[in-house]
Amino acid sequence: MTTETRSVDSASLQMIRQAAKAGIETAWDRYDAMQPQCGFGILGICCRNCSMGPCRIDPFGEGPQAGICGANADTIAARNLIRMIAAGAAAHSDHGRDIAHTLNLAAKGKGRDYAVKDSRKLKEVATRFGIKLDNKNENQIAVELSEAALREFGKQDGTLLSAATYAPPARVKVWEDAGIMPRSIDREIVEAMHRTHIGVDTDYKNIMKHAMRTSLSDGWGGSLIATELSDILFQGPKPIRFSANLGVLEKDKVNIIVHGHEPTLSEVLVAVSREKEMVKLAEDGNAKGINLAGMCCTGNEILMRHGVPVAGNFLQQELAVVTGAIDLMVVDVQCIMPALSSLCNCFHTKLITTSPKCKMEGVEHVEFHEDRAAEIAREIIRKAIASFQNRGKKILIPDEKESAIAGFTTENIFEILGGRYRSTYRPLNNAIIEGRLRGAAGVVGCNNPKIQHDYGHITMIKELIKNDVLVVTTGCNAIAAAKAGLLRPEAASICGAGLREICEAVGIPPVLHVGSCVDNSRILTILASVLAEGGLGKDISDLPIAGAAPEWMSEKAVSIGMYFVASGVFTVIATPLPVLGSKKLTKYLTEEMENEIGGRWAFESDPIKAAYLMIRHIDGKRDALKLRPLMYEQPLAPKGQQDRT
Ligand code: BF8
Ligand code: SF4
Repeated sequence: MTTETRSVDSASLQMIRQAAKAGIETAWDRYDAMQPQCGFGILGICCRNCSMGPCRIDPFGEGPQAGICGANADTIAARNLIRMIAAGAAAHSDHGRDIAHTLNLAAKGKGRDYAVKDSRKLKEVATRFGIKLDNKNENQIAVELSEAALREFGKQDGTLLSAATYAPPARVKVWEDAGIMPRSIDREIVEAMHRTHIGVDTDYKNIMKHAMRTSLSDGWGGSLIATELSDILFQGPKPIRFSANLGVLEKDKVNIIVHGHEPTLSEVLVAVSREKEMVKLAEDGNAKGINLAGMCCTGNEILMRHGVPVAGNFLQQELAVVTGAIDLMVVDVQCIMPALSSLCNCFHTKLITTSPKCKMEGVEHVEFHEDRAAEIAREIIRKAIASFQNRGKKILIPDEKESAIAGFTTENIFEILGGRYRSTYRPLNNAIIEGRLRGAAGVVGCNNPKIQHDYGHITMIKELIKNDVLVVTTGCNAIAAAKAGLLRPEAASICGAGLREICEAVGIPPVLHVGSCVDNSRILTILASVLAEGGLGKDISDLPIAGAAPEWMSEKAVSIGMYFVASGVFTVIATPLPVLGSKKLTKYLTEEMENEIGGRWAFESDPIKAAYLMIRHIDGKRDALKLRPLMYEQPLAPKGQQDRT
């Protein structure tokens, strides 16, 4: 890949060039240096689960076809995949656990910088968790709810409450019949590790059954708890404007980047950075103020609730530092490149880790404690102001920043579509039934240097909205869409006529930003609400919808993909799962699963072809539901691009 083809985002390209000129290495350079990547790893057929190995299967059928213990390609690939899912589910769910813990402290008066902010949602969620409201006050309810949520992680009997009460009944039945109803969150993750120890589960289909159960404990469990309880603690988002891209950095202000995933510290940082004394301190240090900007999903969390600008997505974390304008970058957990520590040493940028789970050698650690949140946030901001004094003269901030709207949720989509007094999904369902809308797609996930940065995201979304498919987005896809102007109501102008009419009538963008990656649980609950409204079948697998991750890279993305598939959603990803070394497992995931569970995976690297796989699937579901023909003539798929790959 040449420097110029690394991204479609001109701000990123400018910084990529700048890095190259200064001899600074980025993920793209390390990717090039890594070529050729290990074929066994790509195919998923290497194993180092015990010390008789490492073992690898010869994909050409000439060399070994079994590891030393006798495990074949199917077993090895399935075990590797479920371990990815276990790690992804663990990351999301541990985040959910921390939020439940914070809510518990707040309700008990031990986390003085936190309090219940959304009492309506508190009551709704508590009711779902089977808590009687009676005459209890908010804090009593919040204590009971947080304790009930925490029990979901480690309980030894029964099945996940949240899966049973949030998912459509028909879907719960599918899980029960298949024996994959998740029991408790930690248990499924532990069992995934147990089953993949040498000499336990070797049946790839049986391993995949548990892989589904583990991922469901993430989507309908840990992630859902993270989303629901964050809304209670920090307020359910409302539609809000923000700006996106490196141009949000300000030359004369103290620039602080909050990067990672958890909202707990960043929420308090947002508030503290606006305190008069802090702003005055910055001004005394010759800055024109404090400019807090997000990166990755911590960025998504605070833009959803406060409209804080976001500087970029996953592959822009190094590029932000290359501007020379970041005075301090504070990180919590997940998707934080280890490369940042040496990169920040080349600049004045101060890097600070805050989670005991995520330290970096040689990097200053300011440990976060919920009971001293504001105090710690002030300490971090003081460090940023001090770091501003060391800023060099060479600063290059790209001009690009795009305005966008975020803050859509399962609850407020009701209000936006149905009016304040009769909140309902009826208009959305009717739009699909009448053929004004073809269907909906969840397009989510990361960046990956294997794919031109943001190209997959933007190309796929444009093709979908052109074909009257409403898009909901989270994570790094949402940031890519924001930078490309797709999160503005004006983006209706590039939609099909039906979707355009809806966007114009309601004043929404055709791409709805519903949050960070744990907030993919919002997409699940939106689907459940659509079904409950009626007229579009009984199960998620009946709906004219599809999912995609056009630039995925993380293990969390695999868990997300698997819980969507296990919830009945056809899900297309660009880079194939590392399973191609097992023909049987590949066939199971991309074909046979659909008969058993109602959803399946597809691998397609061309985002246009992938979009048409989704559109064709949506059309198939429309036919099965006997919905009316589409109201407007649609742009046709380019010839030869509809073939299944
Ligand atoms: O949780 S989309 S690169 S930042 S893993 Fe990471 Fe992927 Fe971005 Fe958010 Ni999600
Ligand atoms: Fe090899 Fe089996 Fe050990 Fe894996 S578990 S390293 S395949 S002997």
